[in-house]
Amino acid sequence: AIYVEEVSRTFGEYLLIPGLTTKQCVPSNVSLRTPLVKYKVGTSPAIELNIPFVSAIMQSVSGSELAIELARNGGLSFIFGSQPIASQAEMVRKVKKFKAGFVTSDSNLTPEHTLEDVLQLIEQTGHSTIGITDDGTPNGKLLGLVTSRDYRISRDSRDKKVKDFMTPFDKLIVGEVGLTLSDANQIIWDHKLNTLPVIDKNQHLAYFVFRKDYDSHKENPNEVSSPDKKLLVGAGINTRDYEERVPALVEAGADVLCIDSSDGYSEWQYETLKWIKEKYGDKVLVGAGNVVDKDGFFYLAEAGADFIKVGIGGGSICITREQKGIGRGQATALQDVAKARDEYQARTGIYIPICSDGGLVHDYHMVLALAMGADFLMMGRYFARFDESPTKKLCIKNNYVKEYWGEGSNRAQNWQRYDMGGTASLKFEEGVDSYVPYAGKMKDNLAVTLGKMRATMCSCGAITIPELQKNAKITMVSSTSIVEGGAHDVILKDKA
Ligand code: MZP
Repeated sequence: AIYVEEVSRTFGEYLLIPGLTTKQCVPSNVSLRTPLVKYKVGTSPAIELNIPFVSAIMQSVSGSELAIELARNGGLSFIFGSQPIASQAEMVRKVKKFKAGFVTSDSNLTPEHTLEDVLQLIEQTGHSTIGITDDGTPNGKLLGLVTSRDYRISRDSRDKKVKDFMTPFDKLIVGEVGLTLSDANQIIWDHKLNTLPVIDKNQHLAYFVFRKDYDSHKENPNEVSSPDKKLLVGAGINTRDYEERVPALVEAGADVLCIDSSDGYSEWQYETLKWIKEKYGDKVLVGAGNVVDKDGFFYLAEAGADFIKVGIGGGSICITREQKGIGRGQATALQDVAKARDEYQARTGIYIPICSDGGLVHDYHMVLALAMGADFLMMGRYFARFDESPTKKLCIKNNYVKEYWGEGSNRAQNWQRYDMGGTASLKFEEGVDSYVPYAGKMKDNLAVTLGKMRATMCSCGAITIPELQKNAKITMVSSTSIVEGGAHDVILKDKA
């Protein structure tokens, strides 16, 4: 056997030592822009993210709703591959189609107009109704309607009529007469509706209230989208059915693919990458992994991977280390692979981004991962907690939680991810089925996390990710100093 002398370490064993914070180092100056796919040094990558976050390739995380919201906030989702090809392609299509716009027969409205502009236009032109569709054309899916003041709906017919208009919604609540706008907005949030029709009989006023963040027609400065303005989305693939899955996902408009496997240092991944690159060249971008050392990185780099994912066994729902005894502490794995990436760049002039996947618990772990060389971060647990994840929200012992299960759990039955090739059908669980604390809207949580990350980067004297990677001072901490890092030797008021 070969003994690797270095101890396997994880993020919780490190801290960042502040660097000189210059006057320039203020959170508003921090850019979190980062490459997603490989590029020749001196040129720019085909895809960059505005925030260094991608969501895990998991049933309990990356459906189209989360993908839309994450892309709108500057990151990217990989739609899970542990489902039939047709349904995965449909989810990709749904993200690509998302671009709401107003439709009228003769107006000059464009997706850049706001709801107020529309209301004004209604007043001026006397239109009875203006529709909003997901692609701004009359053929798109109807998302909502704005109606004029003289549009009357009688009590008897209103439910049916409104339902006819609102068929795309599976849940519909018609606001009661006299409801205020803020009441209506509350109902919208409580019921996760996009819009709520409010009928005011006295004023013969029918209007539609939109979710507060339903400003998809307004520019979001962080949004990642392609030149035709569609949101970016990725999709997971496996090493079994790629000859059918890849063409279907490409056809559906996926911008980037990723081979999803718990152990990516395999001839199966090599073959899959070769097949894709021979068939499509660089028209199809594809990441690979996961690996935890230099050997794994070099192997997948030679095979043509556009980015490489790092991490085995560190995921919050993962029991691979217990079941198979394979893996490596995430921090040590990342440091080793980052060195390989830099060596590869020095030798070839090609920069292949690496992604730290799994095991990020605290927000400062994210900065540490970037400082240790990650270009972007893949997270499952973090995103599973939000409204936009595809799982059920439940109330357990007075606490709201959301379901979160691993791809290696019996529930997901994603055996391809743990496939060791051949025809053997030995299947054992490598993941658990769990709950995570419910955390509300993605947007609000991202604001807090990114705010903290920017502040930490300023303390390190870095306002870009490359600066952080170059200049961060990282120290290991003893187990006693970890205790010192939390509140200690005081009686916390809520426990007293
Ligand atoms: P985390 O963000 O919840 O800590 O980890 C998410 C990552 O765990 C995923 O991106 C994937 O690499 C990994 N994962 C997913 N399912 C399993 C499993 O069932 C798993 N073992 O380890």
